[in-house]
Amino acid sequence: MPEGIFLVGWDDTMGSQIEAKFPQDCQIQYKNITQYLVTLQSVGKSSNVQIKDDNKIVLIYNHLEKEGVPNYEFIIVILDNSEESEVPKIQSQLNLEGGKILKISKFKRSKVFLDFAKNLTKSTKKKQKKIVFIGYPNSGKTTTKSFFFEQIQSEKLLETTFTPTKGIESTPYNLIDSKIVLFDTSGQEIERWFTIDETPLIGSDLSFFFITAMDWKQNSERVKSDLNRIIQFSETHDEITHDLVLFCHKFDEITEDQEGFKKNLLDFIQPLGIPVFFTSIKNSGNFDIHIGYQLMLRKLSPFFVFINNFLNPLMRKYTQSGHLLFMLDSDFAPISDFTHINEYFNVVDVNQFKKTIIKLVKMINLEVNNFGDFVSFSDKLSEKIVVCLRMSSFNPDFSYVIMQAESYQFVDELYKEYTKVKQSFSWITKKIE
Ligand SMILES: Nc1nc2c(ncn2[C@@H]2O[C@H](COP(=O)(O)OP(=O)(O)O)[C@@H](O)[C@H]2O)c(=O)[nH]1
Ligand SMILES: [Mg+2]
Repeated sequence: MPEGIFLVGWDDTMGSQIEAKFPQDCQIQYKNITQYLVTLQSVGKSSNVQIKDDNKIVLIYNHLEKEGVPNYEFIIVILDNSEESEVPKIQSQLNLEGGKILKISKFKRSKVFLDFAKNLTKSTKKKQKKIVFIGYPNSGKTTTKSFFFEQIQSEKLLETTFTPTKGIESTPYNLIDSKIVLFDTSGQEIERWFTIDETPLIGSDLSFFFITAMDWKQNSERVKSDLNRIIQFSETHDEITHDLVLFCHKFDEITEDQEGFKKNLLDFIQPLGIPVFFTSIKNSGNFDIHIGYQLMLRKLSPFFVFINNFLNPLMRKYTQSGHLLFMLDSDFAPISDFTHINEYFNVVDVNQFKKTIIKLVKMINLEVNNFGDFVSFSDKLSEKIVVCLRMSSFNPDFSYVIMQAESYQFVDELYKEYTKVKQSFSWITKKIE
């Protein structure tokens, strides 16, 4: 647990100023801040410095807007020497979120910083995020929960009948680098969730409202009125500040004029500003359910956002038939799947492909060699290029992101981008007398 976390701002007349700190009673001397500022300036390009003295470790995170432009604002984390093993994780958190904090305007960032500092302080027991599934009976809430978080195959799920959920069932899950608790609710008891004493929506970070496509087709007036109710309910209660998403589920049951159906619902929902997904878990899930899953990752996992920001521009530039992409944790277990199933793959092939690649990556990793950070080779089975990007320098909980590439030009650009990002993540160690 860090002894102190400080947000240091800059004022043109006053110089360095502590804008916020956590815990409240932690102390730092002004002369140390000046010394850190000088150190940052002296290392120049690389923004982040780790200082070691006899009994303390000091991490200074500085966000460079542009190369060469000096930046006098930074975050300081002070640790006891005995906490050295915590350093890589804290550096990773600073890299993932520090830049965002420093970029916010001076008057607004203290709060964001304090949230960050609190989370970092209990980073071993990271704050759990809350997700709520509410909606009509039989609309696929419990099925989607298993589909998203328990990796149960969709065909199996469709064969099983879950007993209707009673009340609220909460289950904890790991979502990449976030811990979440999913609140699955009973559709029969939906009226209860609209009362302030019983609603699970208080403290929810992200809520999904489930209807079936047939609900909309057969009784759109009820859906409209219930969606308006939920919006009003949230607006009239300050305790509820969630993001809301609509899942129009079992979309496979709409067999005629799917585009007309979508347009009809979108015309109603778009003015409300609620994202809607036309989801189905049939045949390993349709495109919308995968995109809906990724929206959840974007909202809840800083590491996913980082990967996304890094890979997406390149993917967009090169994507033709969709990429296969998955992530491995530090034990080489697949933890997250960005597979956009395309015509070249069926699920069996994908699984076989993953197994082979994981075996290979393990082998490469065992021989400790220098190209372990970035490997690419061509895969005979899929006739594609496979790229393995080492992720442990960004976050020690992960080993690789594996992806397919269509061309060597893509690989080349990816390599350049990857090297750039890695440099911005690197920390310099300094000793100060
Ligand atoms: N056709 C179709 N049926 C589904 C889909 N997802 C779930 N179901 C079925 O819908 C039924 C109700 O699902 P359940 O998850 O228990 O609904 P809940 O009451 O909202 O929790 C089950 O029999 C599921 O097999 C889907 O995408 N398409
Ligand atoms: Mg249920």
